Amino acid sequence: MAHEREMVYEYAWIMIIIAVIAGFIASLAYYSFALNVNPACKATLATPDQLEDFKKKAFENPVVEVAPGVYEVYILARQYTFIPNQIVLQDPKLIKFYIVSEDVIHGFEVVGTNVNVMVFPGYIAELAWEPPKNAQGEYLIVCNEYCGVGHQFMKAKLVIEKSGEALQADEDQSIIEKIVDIVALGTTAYSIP
Ligand SMILES: [Cu+2]
Repeated sequence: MAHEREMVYEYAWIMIIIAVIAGFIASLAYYSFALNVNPACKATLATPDQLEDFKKKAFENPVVEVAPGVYEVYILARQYTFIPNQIVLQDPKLIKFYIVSEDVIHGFEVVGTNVNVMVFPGYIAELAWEPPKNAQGEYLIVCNEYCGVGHQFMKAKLVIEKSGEALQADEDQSIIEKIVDIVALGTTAYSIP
């Protein structure tokens, strides 16, 4: 008899655990599909040819100015470096980052902003960023996904240069706009539709 009672408890616990897990999965699905709360990054599965093509771009011509101030940047992540290692942009208004990993999962984070992408091998990760008007100077890029013994050395540099005209435009900003920009540093990253 005592044995049967234990069985009842056991089934009760099994049901509770199933209910809790179902609750977690349902809340994830609700956030993802109903509220559309997803990582600010798009990842597209790429064919081997596309990946080869991408690598070539990263090595030979990683920065493309598609319109004045609008840049496309092609970055290859590999253990334990980024190619290119330094990205210099003149007066950027919109930066579209495209990142590919050659080996394992890497991260791509521009420190001090909310540019933060997870890079899966075999996929092209995409993220667009509108740097605020006060963005200027050197930004550290780090890999924030542990990728092996040399992970801590995996970094690159983003340099935002301002021409005289752009600096003048910044000075014309009202104080309110400047404060909004400072507060908003890095809050405008979004996924490329
Ligand atoms: Cu890493």
